[in-house]
Amino acid sequence: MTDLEKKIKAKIPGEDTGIEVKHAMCSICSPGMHCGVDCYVKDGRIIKVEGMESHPWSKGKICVKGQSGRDYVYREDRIKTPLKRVGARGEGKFEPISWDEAIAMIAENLNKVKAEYGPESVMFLSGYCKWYRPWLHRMAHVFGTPNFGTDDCNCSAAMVVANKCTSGTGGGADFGKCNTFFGWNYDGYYSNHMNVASVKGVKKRGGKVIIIDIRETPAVKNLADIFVQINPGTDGALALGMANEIIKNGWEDKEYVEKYTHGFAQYKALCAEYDLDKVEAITGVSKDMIKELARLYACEGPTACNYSASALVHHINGFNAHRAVLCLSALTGNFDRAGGQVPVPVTYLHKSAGFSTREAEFRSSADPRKTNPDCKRILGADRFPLWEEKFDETQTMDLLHQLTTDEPYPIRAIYAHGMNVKMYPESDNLARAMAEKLDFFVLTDLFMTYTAKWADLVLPACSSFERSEIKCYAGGYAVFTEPVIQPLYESRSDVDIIYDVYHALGLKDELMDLGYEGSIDWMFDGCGTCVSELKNGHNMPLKVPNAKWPVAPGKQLENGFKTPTGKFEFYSESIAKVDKKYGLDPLPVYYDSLADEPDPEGRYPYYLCTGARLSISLHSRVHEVPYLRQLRKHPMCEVNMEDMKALGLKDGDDVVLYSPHGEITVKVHGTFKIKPGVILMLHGYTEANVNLLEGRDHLDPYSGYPGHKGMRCNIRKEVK
Ligand SMILES: Nc1nc2c(c(=O)[nH]1)N[C@H]1C(S)=C(S)[C@@H](COP(=O)(O)OP(=O)(O)OC[C@H]3O[C@@H](n4cnc5c(=O)[nH]c(N)nc54)[C@H](O)[C@@H]3O)O[C@H]1N2
Ligand SMILES: Nc1nc2c(c(=O)[nH]1)N[C@H]1C(S)=C(S)[C@@H](COP(=O)(O)OP(=O)(O)OC[C@H]3O[C@@H](n4cnc5c(=O)[nH]c(N)nc54)[C@H](O)[C@@H]3O)O[C@H]1N2
Ligand SMILES: [Mo]
Repeated sequence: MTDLEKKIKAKIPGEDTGIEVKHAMCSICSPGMHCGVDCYVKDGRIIKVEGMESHPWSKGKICVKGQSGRDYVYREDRIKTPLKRVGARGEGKFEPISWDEAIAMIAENLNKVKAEYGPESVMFLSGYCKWYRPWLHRMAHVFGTPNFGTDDCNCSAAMVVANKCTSGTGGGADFGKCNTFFGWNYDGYYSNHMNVASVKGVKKRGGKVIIIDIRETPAVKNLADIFVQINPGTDGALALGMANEIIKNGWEDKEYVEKYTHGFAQYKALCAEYDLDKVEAITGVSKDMIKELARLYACEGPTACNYSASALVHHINGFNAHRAVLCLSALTGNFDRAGGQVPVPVTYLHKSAGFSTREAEFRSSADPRKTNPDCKRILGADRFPLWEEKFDETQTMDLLHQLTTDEPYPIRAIYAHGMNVKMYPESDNLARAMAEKLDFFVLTDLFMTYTAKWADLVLPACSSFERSEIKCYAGGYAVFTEPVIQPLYESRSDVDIIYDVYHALGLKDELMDLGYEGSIDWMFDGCGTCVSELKNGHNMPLKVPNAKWPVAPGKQLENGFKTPTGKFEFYSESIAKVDKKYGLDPLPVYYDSLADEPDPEGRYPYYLCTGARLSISLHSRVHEVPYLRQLRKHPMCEVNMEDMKALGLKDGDDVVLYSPHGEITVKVHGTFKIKPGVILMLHGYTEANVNLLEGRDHLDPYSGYPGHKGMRCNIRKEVK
């Protein structure tokens, strides 16, 4: 009897239940998780989902979103067939068509735009899903357009670019060996439940955990020895102030600084501007605490630090805030050292697993910017040159600008998978501009979303339970999944759709022509395994023979950093090279996160932080899952109790949140978890989309990232 058979026998005694338990992968949430799950399947339907105990990485754990797996798959708004628009754009009137008709319609329309305006006028876009991206990316390039964009335009990539400009690569916290852990904007319980155990491990060894957050979270409650409740958007100033204290006290690692860093004198002069009084006034962190934080970081090491893919960089000063925090690691000799920050090369789709693949080559070797001298620059290049130089995608936050101005060239068609306009500031204006300016917009999604209603053609994708994908895990693992149920209705795997479109467009490319599994084998060549072998795992990740894990630190110190000077750059030579007209500073300077939208009359006195993660949501994609919705029925903002009192509000009241850009009506909840003057609101709701309050130009000039977590707003009681 197999383990799974035993499991089901133990749980459901008796003969012939007709239920099969199958291993599967939950990919509802962040690709950093993707837990192993066991699906109970009866008559071809999933009837229950639970954590897979034998999964080498998630080890039986599952979050509340994962538990909703069955509800997610069988949501009533699943798209059932390809749908062609029959009403006006945005009206949501469609009629079913066949797959053949749909694919032919895509090829005809994309090729028409290409012929009339050039290939750059067609954009290929993806939302948060990552698994099909290498193929979508390569298809865009083979089609001839450099304009491939994803949610990376506002998720984690700002950090990648900032790292490239500073340390060359990122570096993960070495939980196993650190003595002090700075949980800077760290909230594992809500956003990264798989790494909570690592932080607990630090505590168990007697290490110290410091959490720097704007709200009290479960991480603060369960893990923090010290909780620093900082004023939102002021982390850059705190990091510079700590660096100043470290330098003043001579606590910096002088040998490391001398040998491995560049621009220390300029950095030191910048830090000197951030004395204790000034930093206390900006950050709300007391002078004594700033001194203590500096001491802990420098003198109680090795010290590792958390870098968030979103919290800091979702401020218009966030690129530099991240750099300022990162600089502490080099200043104290913790970068690329055991117990500090360990650079671990990415294996595949943002995940590090201790071996290398040819993913980057697969994605980019057909880039028309390399192959075609007449190729135009990517979307957003004019406004965000650093992004253009350091990241191989468009800065898609520029889309609304480009559509409304047609500058520097028009965008006339969008081919998208999982695109969600609610992810963008001024979402409705973006949807309207797309309706007005595009000749053709096709969207593939699982669900009939708000965005899908604006499309000319909507295609049904299937979920991770209904298809196959390749995935790597830390520890040197990979899995090639197999479906546990048939695709529902006429839905299909995104990759199959991409391949059909590729063929219908009449494209020819050696690597694409290897097919889905063939191209994975090409990318994973040399790692010691291949798709056909991974299939033997039947949805259980297998050890990759040539993987080396854990990855030892010290390589950059030995071989040089991947920066222009080969050193850790406090003063970034890459930024220094950017045309002065952009006003970018090579040092990690601090400026106010609301500076771009002055409010001299104080009409918007609240600081709005949107999208700080909660366990019950994943951007827009699970708000309509009944199991999760019942846990928070209404879109709801959180307001400090003092402000509640001053505004005459009580829990459950309807309030209007408003900014110069828009307003939404939501329920209100009073809390002590945030400071007075701060309001928290989740993003992604259709009936109350908080991104309507965000202006299209509220962007970090270095990365182009929107200030999702730092904007002005006001609140009033809704009068019915
Ligand atoms: N205000 C505010 N806005 C934010 C953020 C914030 O903190 N505050 N966070 C930003 C960040 S960090 C991110 S990453 C983005 C993410 O933003 P989005 O990309 O909008 O993320 P989702 O809503 O999860 O997913 C987009 C769509 O993908 C669909 N989808 C799911 N699985 C599949 C699949 O397998 N195939 C296809 N074709 N479609 C699928 C979903 O149904 C959904 O409609 O949001 C950003 N926007
Ligand atoms: N449940 C759930 N998990 C997710 C996601 C999700 O939507 N839902 N999204 C995934 C994605 S795409 C991403 S990018 C990651 C993001 O992962 P995280 O960065 O961990 O998540 P956040 O909650 O955005 O931010 C972390 C903490 O930073 C705090 N914070 C906000 N503003 C500031 C500030 O100005 N300074 C400081 N010091 N702290 C601040 C927030 O209160 C929060 O507790 O999460 C991933 N995991
Ligand atoms: Mo993200």
